[in-house]
Amino acid sequence: MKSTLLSLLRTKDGEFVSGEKISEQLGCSRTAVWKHIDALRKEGYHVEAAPKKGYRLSGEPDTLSVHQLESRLAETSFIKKVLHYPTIHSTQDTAHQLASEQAGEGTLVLSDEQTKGKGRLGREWHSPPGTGIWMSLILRPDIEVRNAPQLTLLTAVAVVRGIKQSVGLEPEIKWPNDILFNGKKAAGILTEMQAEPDRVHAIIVGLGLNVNQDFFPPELEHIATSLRMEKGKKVGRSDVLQAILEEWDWLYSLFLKEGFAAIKPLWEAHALTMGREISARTPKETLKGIAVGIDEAGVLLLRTKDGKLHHIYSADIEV
Ligand code: BTX
Repeated sequence: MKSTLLSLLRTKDGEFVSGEKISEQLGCSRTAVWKHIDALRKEGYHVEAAPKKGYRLSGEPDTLSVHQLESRLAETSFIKKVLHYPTIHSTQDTAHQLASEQAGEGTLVLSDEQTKGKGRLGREWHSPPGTGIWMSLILRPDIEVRNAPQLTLLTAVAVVRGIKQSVGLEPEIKWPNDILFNGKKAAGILTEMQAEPDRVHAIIVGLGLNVNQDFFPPELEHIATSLRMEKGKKVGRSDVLQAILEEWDWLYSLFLKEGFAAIKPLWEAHALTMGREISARTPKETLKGIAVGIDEAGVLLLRTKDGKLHHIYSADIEV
């Protein structure tokens, strides 16, 4: 009910909607409409009421709630279910649990704060309350196990394009999973899988995006940034999330139809690493050379001084 009411007020773009119209659309009494409006106000929404005119939405809080998000998603969105937790250990762990309990494709787990947010290889992801987008998405694509990392690259494209749409800033992608502004990390992506050797059961794509932090703990101060720090003012988290999910939507359906080949040029348009001298730390060795590009499967190609071309499947990159 709240989601429908919010989307109704929002589609009117700051204009008044009559109480009668709202009660008609929601199929409830005028008194019930008033109660819902009152509940929205208590959550921090600014809803003006004027006699004979009705109600008008003039401001929204920077919250990420289920109805806030659902009211912004198109009916055709691939997001089928949103779960929001004020605080959680890790959206990734919860999404894994839900996926093993048969949660469907398009289940989105969101949290305002993570107390055990995780990065790759057991690293920590700093996820303070009320400032970022901490989310994990359950997918069940019919793809080969070896192609799962392509979803990290696809997500990076959605994040960059969504940030550009909503905030007007244009970050860069560092292969495979970092979103950077001038070398400082604003977001990280963690793609994990539940699979048998030849069959993907579920892919869990985790995204941590720093939105409104205005400081970081000392250990991250020199390597992390947020959209607020880059923009010089606060940014609406739901606007950014909505834009990222809208980008994700069409990129994912393109990927399912045409494979990674359709995503590759979009990824390359935002890639920081290409043509540069990099060092790639893999679990086996550290290789230095020129990042030539990515191949048709999204694997990083690195040419070392001796002219040899290496295929890098997973690594930490330094530019
Ligand atoms: P990563 O392993 O590439 O990066 C982790 C490293 O990034 C850390 O070791 C630290 O140096 C740095 N770091 C930690 N927190 C932050 C931060 N807030 N901003 C910038 N740098 C930071 C990247 O892993 C993948 C991160 C995915 C996080 C999401 S959040 C939602 C979902 N749930 C969950 O537990 N993880 C994912």
